[in-house]
Amino acid sequence: MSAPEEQVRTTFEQYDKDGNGKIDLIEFRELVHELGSDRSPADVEADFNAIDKDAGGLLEFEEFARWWNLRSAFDNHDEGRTGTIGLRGFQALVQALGGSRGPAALAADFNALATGERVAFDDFARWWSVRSHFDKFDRDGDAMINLGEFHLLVNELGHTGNPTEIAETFEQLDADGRGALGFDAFLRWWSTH
Ligand SMILES: [Ca+2]
Ligand SMILES: [Ca+2]
Ligand SMILES: [Ca+2]
Repeated sequence: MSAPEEQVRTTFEQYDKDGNGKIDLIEFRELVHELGSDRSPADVEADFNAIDKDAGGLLEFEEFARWWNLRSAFDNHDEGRTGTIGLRGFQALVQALGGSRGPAALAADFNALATGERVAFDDFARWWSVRSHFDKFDRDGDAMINLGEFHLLVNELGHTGNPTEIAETFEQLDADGRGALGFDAFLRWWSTH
C-alpha cells in the first residue's frame, strides 16, 4: 500500500527547507535523522545516490515519492516497529508491491539478506531494486539471465561495449558454466556497477 500522494507531497515540502522544489543531500540527512535511522553519514549518502536515479545530485519529487512509498509499505509490514521485518512480513511486502516470486524463492532471498532472521529497510530497498531489474530482464521467466537477456540489460544501462566484451564479462560471471546467471551472480555484478 502506498501513502496517499498528498501526504507524500506534504512530507516532501516539509523537508525541502530552502523551497527549491528538490531535496538535496543536507535536507535528506535531516529527514533520515528525524526518522531515527542510525545509518552512518557515508551510508546515508549512498542511499541518497541510489534514490537519485538521474544522478543529478538532487531528489525530484518522483524520485522521492518512489522511495517514500517503498518505505511506507515496509513500515506497514514492520508490526513491532523495529525497523526490520521477518520472513512473513517480507513475503507479504513483496506480494503487496506486486512481486511475482513464489514463497520458496522469496525465502531463499530472505535468508541471503537477513541478519538474525530480520531484514532492515535499507537492505530491503537495495534488494528490491536489483530484484526488479533481474525480473524485468529475465524475459523468458526461467529465473536466470542468459546471454541474450544480459545484452539487453547492458544496453539499457547505457554501457557501451562490443558484443565480444559483453560476452566475455558474461562468461566470467557465469562461474559454474551453466550459460546463465542466477540472482546471486547478478547481484554481485550489479553492486559493482
Ligand atoms: Ca531543497
Ligand atoms: Ca534526481
Ligand atoms: Ca531468463
